[in-house]
Amino acid sequence: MALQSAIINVMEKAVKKASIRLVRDFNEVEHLQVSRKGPADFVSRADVRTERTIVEELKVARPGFGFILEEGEDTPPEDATKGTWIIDPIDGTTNFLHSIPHFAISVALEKEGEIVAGIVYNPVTDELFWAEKGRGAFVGNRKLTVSSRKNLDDCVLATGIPFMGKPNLGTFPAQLDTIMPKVAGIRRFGSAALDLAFVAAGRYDGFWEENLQPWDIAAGILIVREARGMVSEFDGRAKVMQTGQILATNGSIHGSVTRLLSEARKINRAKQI
Ligand code: 2AM
Ligand code: CA
Repeated sequence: MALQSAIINVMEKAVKKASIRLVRDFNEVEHLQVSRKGPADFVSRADVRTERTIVEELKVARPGFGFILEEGEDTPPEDATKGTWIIDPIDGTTNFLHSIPHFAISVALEKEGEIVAGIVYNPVTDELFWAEKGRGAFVGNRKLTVSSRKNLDDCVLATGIPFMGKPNLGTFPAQLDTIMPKVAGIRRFGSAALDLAFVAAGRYDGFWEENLQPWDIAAGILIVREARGMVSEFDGRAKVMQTGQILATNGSIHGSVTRLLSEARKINRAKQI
């Protein structure tokens, strides 16, 4: 039985409060699909409102903490003893917009440059993934451990397919070409935060994506690591939060996927010459 600490309780309370309205909004989006204007403006208002509710709750519970936000202005912590919240109010906005019930609220707490607590909450399924540094990862009360699969041909990997407006759109096909023939399956579910939580839960054996933002991955990285998984950039380097390039695996297949991504990089380089 997991014993949630005070800080996880604070985070859970904030996201669950915001989720009440968010789930109502999600149900409303279904009706808006058929409207002439479409649901885009409605969803961006839901996004902003969700973030605002979480920020208000966290400000009361932990005065003086800083914020790194997907929607609102960033603020630094009052002093070095205080942490910084990193918040994504809806990770998987495109899913939300299309009435696909696969999105999450992601909240992480950073202290002295380290993520010390993180939660990823899907308000539709009511699955709450959480982790605290050095204390393990959990979904609800159940402890999480990454999968034990060692052979790539048994593995299911998730990824993010680049979309309009992202740089390096052209590098993805080579990654798919090198990885696809070696694995049991590849999935694209559209929420990096949930992709990472699913790696921690052993549902996917790995996940790779580029051009992500800190709020997409901050909580998920800790959850994977605390579930004894491995997180790095594609080449094994560690500056994931700075570069937004992430490979998260069960650890056993990390080297193999790193090698395949390196092959893909060579193919892309050759294309440029
Ligand atoms: P978001 O929903 O918070 O924007 C999936 O590839 C990841 O990329 C998600 O974590 C998603 O976070 C982010 N993303 C940003 N813009 C996107 C878009 N237009 N389509 C799909 N994902 C997007
Ligand atoms: Ca996001």
